[in-house]
Amino acid sequence: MPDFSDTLVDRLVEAGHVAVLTGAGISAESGIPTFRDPGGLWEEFDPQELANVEAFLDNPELVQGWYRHRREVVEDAAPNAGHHALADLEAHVPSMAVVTQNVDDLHNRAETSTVIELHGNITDNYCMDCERAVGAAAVDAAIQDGEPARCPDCGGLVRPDVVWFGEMLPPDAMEQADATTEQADVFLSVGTSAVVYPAARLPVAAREQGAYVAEVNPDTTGVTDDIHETIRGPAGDVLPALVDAVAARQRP
Ligand code: BV8
Repeated sequence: MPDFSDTLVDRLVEAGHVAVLTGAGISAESGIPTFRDPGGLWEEFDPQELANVEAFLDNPELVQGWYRHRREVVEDAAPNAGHHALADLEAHVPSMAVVTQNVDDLHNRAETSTVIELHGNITDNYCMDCERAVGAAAVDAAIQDGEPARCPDCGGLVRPDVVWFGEMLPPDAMEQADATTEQADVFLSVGTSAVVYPAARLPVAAREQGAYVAEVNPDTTGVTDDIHETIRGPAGDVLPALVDAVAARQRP
């Protein structure tokens, strides 16, 4: 039985609004490699080498190929008990929002109603020049022919709809993330090492405005020393148990 405090359950039962920040760790149990863990994405590839616009312009086929590979892994994956538990938690609190750094679409596929995608979504692609959306099939077909995928309208290079290092986050997503953090009575930080900014500043911003902040992670993170509670364990075990505890407390 994961060891979370009665205080956390109490605060969730009393909460008017709950905000949840997620990272690659919540999708690990869906078979999607995280970034920093052993065997993670960054072990094979240096992020500076692939997840930035300079690398893309230097070698579009390499970067387009890498994202197609990751998109296929995502398409073959399914939301796990952690994703589903967050979708279930929505039914037990007046309002809630999930702020995710993940580009894997799994919170949407778990039918979580309010998902704020800070770093984009790997299932979408667009033309860097005219910004029209381009279907994944067209990208795959081009890569198949060993050509970089180009826009059928203007011939511009097609890129995944994700935020690369050195790029600004979508302003509306950042505004929504700040607003939901500002309103939160409880803030959960799940499966993130909390080292990539500006996402990593949200747990501390939540604590500073008075929220009770807890993290779910088998390991220490960049915010472990700055928050109220750390629950050591995999999200797929901890979150269902936490939602069950809230539901039990709410039952007459
Ligand atoms: C920007 C999309 C304006 C693409 C990603 C302030 C200080 C220092 C640096 C900066 C700063 N401000 C800006 C920067 C630069 C940079 C940054 O933060 N660098 C870091 C490395 C220091 N930030 C940016 O460039 C951002 N843009 O700020 O623009 C600007 C520009 C230039 C200069 C100033 C300002 C853009 C950042 C977004 C980049 N795009 N992804 C893609 O996916 O390909 S980031 C990507 O990496 C993810 O989205 C995520 O954000 C991050 C990975 O972190 P996690 O998701 O937490 O994953 P990780 O593997 O690290 O950890 C997994 C955790 O899960 C672990 O703790 C593990 O223990 C745990 N775990 C494992 N299994 C489980 C589990 N937990 C629970 N259950 C389990 N089963």
